[in-house]
Order: sequence, then structure tokens, then C-alpha cells
Amino acid sequence: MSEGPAREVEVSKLLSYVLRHKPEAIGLELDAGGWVAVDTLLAHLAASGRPVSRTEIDRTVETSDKQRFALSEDQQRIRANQGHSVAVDLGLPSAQPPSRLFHGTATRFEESIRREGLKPAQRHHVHLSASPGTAQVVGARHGKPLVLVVNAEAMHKSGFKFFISANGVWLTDHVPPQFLLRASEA
Ligand code: HQG
Repeated sequence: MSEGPAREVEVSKLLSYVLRHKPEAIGLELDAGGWVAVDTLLAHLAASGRPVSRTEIDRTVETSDKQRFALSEDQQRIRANQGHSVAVDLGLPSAQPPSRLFHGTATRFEESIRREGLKPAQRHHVHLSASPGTAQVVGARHGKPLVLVVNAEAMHKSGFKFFISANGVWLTDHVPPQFLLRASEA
């Protein structure tokens, strides 16, 4: 089995795929909270021709640049911290957001976003960052990056719920256009 950064990215992508999007691709079933036993995961990965070791799982959980995965307290189960497209209830507590949050997107989406607000696309929530720098990196995944400023304070006061994932991503269901600030208002 290969080692090194390329292998770590490969394992992280594989785990993202089966723990967020397509558990059924390897015959896996997640529980309501998105958890699965690590032993079961390893067995299904091996049976589908993509063997991963327990050490590689532990290393991925520890070193994932964005802390994408979490192990249960007893280390027996694993789940993705956020980013799911399959139906799971992460049971995250709602939290008071900072007054401004940032969303990274591509310039070509701006017109549609200004019209409809931010929608979660295939995921469960709209993903927001506490720092504009992180949002810039997220936006660059889609094209020429654009960082939008969200008036989270006003949303929160209006009763919109915010959640913070175990890896520090702010999540909300939808950001209506009136809460997207123009650069001059931010
Ligand atoms: C856009 C990665 C048109 C939205 C990242 C985004 C993040 C609209 C795209 C996490 C729209 C959805 C999430 C509207 C939203 N009209 N476009 N009304 N509303 N959009 O990938 O936020 O590496 O599902 O701006 O770092 O880019 O996977 O969401 O461009 O944390 O761990 O629709 O995924 O983390 O794209 O990324 P995505 P995202 P991981």
C-alpha cells in the first residue's frame, strides 16, 4: 500500500465519498447521526477492492486539513463532521454566530445568488466561514472566487438558526438575499 501525502488525500476523498455522499456504493449503511462502525467501514472498503488500514483511518482523522471526520469517544465509530448530501441528523446545537460570516463562491454565480439568496445545493446546509480568507479558498474551487459577506447578526435576530460543525464551519438552511451585504455596507 502506498504512503505519503497523495495516499492521505486519496483516503480522505474515499472517506468523504462514502461517509457524506454514497455509502451505498460500498454497501454501507450510516446510522441516523451519520455514524458507522470503523470495523464495518474497513470490511466494506476491503470487499469493494479499496482496502484501507485502521492506521490510515486514524491518521486521516488526525491530519485532515479541515478536520473532516470524527471518531466517537470510544474510537469504535466514525462520521463526517459536515458536508453530507445523504440524509443525516448531526444533532448539532444551534449557536450564536459572529456578526459577519463569509461565503466563498464563483463570480459567475453572483447574479443568481443576489436574486435567490444562498441555497444549499446538494448539501444539507449553506456553508459559511468565520474568515474571509477561508471563504476565498472555498470559492476558488468553483472558478474566479467571490467572497460574499453575510449579515449573520441580523439573520440571527430575525430567528434564523445557525449551527457550528465540529470542524468550525458555520451552517444555516438558507440565506435570503436581503442579508447579503454589498461591499460598501460590510
Ligand atoms: C452556490 C468544501 C447559484 C454556492 C468547502 C456554491 C466547504 C448558488 C455552490 C464545503 C446559489 C454549492 C461547502 C444560488 C448557492 N445560485 N449558485 N442561489 N446558492 N450557490 O460545494 O459552499 O473540502 O455544495 O455559492 O471547503 O462551495 O468538501 O458548497 O458555489 O467547506 O470538506 O452553489 O465543501 O469542504 O457548492 O462548499 P458546494 P460550498 P470539503
